[in-house]
Amino acid sequence: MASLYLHRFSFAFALVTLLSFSLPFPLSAHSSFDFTEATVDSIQAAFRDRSLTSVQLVQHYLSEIRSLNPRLRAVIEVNPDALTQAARADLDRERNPYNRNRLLGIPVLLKDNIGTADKLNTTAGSFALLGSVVSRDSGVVRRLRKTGAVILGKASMSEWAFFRSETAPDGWCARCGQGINPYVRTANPCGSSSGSSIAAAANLATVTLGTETDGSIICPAASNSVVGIKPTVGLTSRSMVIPISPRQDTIGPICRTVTDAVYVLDAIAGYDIYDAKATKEAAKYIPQGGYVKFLKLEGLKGKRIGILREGFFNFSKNSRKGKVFEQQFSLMRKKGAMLTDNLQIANVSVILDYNQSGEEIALLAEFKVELNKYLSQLTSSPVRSLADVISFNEKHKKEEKIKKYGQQVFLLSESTNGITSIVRNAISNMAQLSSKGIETLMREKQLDAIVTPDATVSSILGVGGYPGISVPAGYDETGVPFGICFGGLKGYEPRLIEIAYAFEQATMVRKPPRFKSLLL
Ligand SMILES: *[C@@H]1O[C@H](CO)[C@@H](O)[C@H](O)[C@H]1NC(C)=O
Ligand SMILES: *[C@@H]1O[C@H](CO)[C@@H](O)[C@H](O)[C@H]1NC(C)=O
Ligand SMILES: *[C@@H]1O[C@H](CO)[C@@H](O)[C@H](O)[C@H]1NC(C)=O
Ligand SMILES: CC(=O)N[C@H]1CO[C@H](CO)[C@@H](O)[C@@H]1O
Repeated sequence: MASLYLHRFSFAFALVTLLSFSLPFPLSAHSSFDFTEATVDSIQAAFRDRSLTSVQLVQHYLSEIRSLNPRLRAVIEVNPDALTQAARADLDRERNPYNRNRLLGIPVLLKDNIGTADKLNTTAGSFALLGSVVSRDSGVVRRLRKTGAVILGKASMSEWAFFRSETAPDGWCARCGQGINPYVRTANPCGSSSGSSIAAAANLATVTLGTETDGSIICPAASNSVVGIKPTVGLTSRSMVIPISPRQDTIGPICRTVTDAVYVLDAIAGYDIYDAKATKEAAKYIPQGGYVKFLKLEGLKGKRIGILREGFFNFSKNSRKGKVFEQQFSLMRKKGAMLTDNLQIANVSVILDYNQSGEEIALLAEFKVELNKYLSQLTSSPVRSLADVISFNEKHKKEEKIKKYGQQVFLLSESTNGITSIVRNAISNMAQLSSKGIETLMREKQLDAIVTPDATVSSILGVGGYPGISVPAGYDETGVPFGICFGGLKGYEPRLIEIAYAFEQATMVRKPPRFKSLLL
């Protein structure tokens, strides 16, 4: 009887939600729900008490994107099926009120290099890939769809994840133009997950996904005052994601809160047959029951945290930014953390030098191999190789939308010849540097995390495949956001989440942008 009742009820409900599509004004205008800074938990509570539907939520974001995106350029495409997916999620919830899937009906925006087998294009911001068709969803999107999340659209990004041109600015792509920092229009939004970070900051989606090879999640997260988790390489599948390097690429959440980022991480982490080796290897790090249990207010208690001072905190302790960090360090100590200052990683200047470490040689060679592999997997595509992409850019360089930022990085990559012994040496050099560097320091000092400002640590985490979490830490004199990054060894996500969450809850730094400078 009960199920029949529910069934009939949900049928009536379906009619209502479908009708709302054709209403001239979004229903969201009638919801008393406060959308600004809405979290997954606040949205799920509103779903439960029927003050909000997923359809209303999607309508709200679509309307915000319509009005703000011409200035922010955070979104490349919205999903024509987003409202249908939202209606389906609303229906699912009516049919099964005990569905406790946290992401059911939650709109997710994806960086434009994350493949979706739907009406959305997957282009890394480039016209060269417009019209290409992926043969299946990326591993992370497959997992998101299973939770009932709504794919809201694709976020803008630094074109080709910043691997085409050395001179193109952060956050620029041919398809999207220049992404804008929502706090200070003239400030760098950073990249390459620029659109995901801008959109999360400006409340254009509930949660977003970015990708990182070297800094591409933690840098834009810091610059746009949002939380970014760069997972251990392999924790999340890279299948059907436009690649740079399987050694370094990782997919992670960019959200307004640590809690939301952890909910998304729980949804996307895990084994994928299409990225079998890396995801199988990293699956051992995933705790029973997921990461939510590490959202602990007392998460800083007893944590041993090393401050990498020299070369990282390269601003005066008396500057505004310096003072903010010193205050936060004493707060962390008050919350029970044991901070050790002035720690140094062996050969740090070599590791941070893209050329000297071997990272440049390795990435240039790996990119060509991996991109050609990705392009060959596509069901159809206007380009089938890096050489094709280079010719495409050459042919269209006079067109207005493909600015003349050049393609020096592509040309360097195209001139490589696979994973030669020189490349293998570079890779083993990086492994040595990581082992003698961060691994040795953290094990000798028994550290749970190292702490650095913004994305200054990105190459250390990048070349070693290590995780990091960036949390909003403050705003400088001109209102530009900055972040704090907690980094660790492979599989350290549980303690990094404990630290990041306790830090966030003790400081509560993040403020939504007020768009003042954009309106000038
Ligand atoms: C994908 O690109 C094609 C052009 O090739 C365009 O017609 C279509 O609208 C795009 N899809 C979306 C969802 O914007
Ligand atoms: C110094 O700090 C600035 C701002 O945080 C950063 O852009 C720069 O890369 C840092 N330099 C080094 C060597 O880390
Ligand atoms: C990078 O290093 C390689 C070899 O180690 C060298 O041949 C190349 O010129 C360097 N590139 C730059 C831009 O310094
Ligand atoms: C790879 C590398 O550059 N290793 C150097 C690290 O630093 C020591 C001395 O500090 C050198 O001997 C290594 O060659």
